[in-house]
Amino acid sequence: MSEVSYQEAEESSNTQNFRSGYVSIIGAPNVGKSTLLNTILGQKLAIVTPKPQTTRNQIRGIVTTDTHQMIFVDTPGLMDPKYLLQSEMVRTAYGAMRDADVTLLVVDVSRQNEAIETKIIEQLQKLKRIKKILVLNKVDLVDKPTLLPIIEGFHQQSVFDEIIPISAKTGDGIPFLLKHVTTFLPPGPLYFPEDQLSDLPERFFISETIREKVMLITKREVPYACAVVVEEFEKRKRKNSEDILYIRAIIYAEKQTQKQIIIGKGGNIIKRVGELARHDIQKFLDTHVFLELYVTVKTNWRRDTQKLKELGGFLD
Ligand SMILES: Nc1nc2c(ncn2[C@@H]2O[C@H](COP(=O)(O)OP(=O)(O)OP(=O)(O)O)[C@@H](O)[C@H]2O)c(=O)[nH]1
Ligand SMILES: [Mg+2]
Repeated sequence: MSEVSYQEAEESSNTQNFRSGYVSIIGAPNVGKSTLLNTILGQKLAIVTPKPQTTRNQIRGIVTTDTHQMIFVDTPGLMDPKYLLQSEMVRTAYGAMRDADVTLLVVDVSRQNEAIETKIIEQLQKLKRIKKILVLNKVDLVDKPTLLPIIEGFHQQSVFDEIIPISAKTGDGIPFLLKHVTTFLPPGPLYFPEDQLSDLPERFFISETIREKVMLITKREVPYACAVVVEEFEKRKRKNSEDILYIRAIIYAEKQTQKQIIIGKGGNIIKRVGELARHDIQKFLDTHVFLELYVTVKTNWRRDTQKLKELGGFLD
């Protein structure tokens, strides 16, 4: 990524008028938080699937202009946790919400999650110093008569500084949303070099891409029971002296039966996961990729503190 050091970048900013800050993206599962992050950045940083509970960590994406820097923080969907991984997902999401300068509460207007959203709003109300924007997403799925009472209902709660309807998928309303976010940013420094898109390592994006493909292809409990760890990640030379990135990753399942499903008949599922993931990783890193995938069982990893730590930094 960037070679500009933090010091140089900070000096190059006009600290007088410059505005910057953290903008958390929170909400119930599946409302389109990660899609919103990707659309804002114009690049796919966060994985997206039609299944809830896709995102498990904070994913930071940085937008820098001459006048401001916004660090967007995508978070796991908020829910009532049933096991340790889910508790950690909720903890990390609320952590991002509390640490932000501006919070975007994303609601799916085609399918509201009232119980969860009421809880989130209760928490948000306690955070007086944070600017709050209600983002009504998926407006492409509803007509105006459906939208107006939703806006009115939230308006009457007087919690939000702005209520903005958007479609994260089509991009509708995003420039308007960004304009409001910038006006809510406090004066501040350049936290990251101006050409930096994220602070997460390439390794993370690789493992997430593989997990996305497993989540997309498999069904029932399997998508939720899998985790991916990149074990090896190395630039090598091909015989024809072209560069190739060699990646060895392990997909963890909780049970032998899940492992068999992920491998598939004659290896057809794991092969498909590999093809799709390799395609996306090559595009993301702009290099040839050789991807070697293994599937292994780690019993009950979602319910065990030590195992959760080993499988990709769910705990900080
Ligand atoms: N029609 C429509 N679909 C959308 C929109 N935004 C997101 N989606 C879809 O909604 C589904 C969930 O999107 P995500 O971005 O993964 O949602 P999320 O809130 O990050 O979900 P979790 O990470 O599970 O909490 C995907 O199938 C998206 O394509 C939108 O504006 N319109
Ligand atoms: Mg997500």
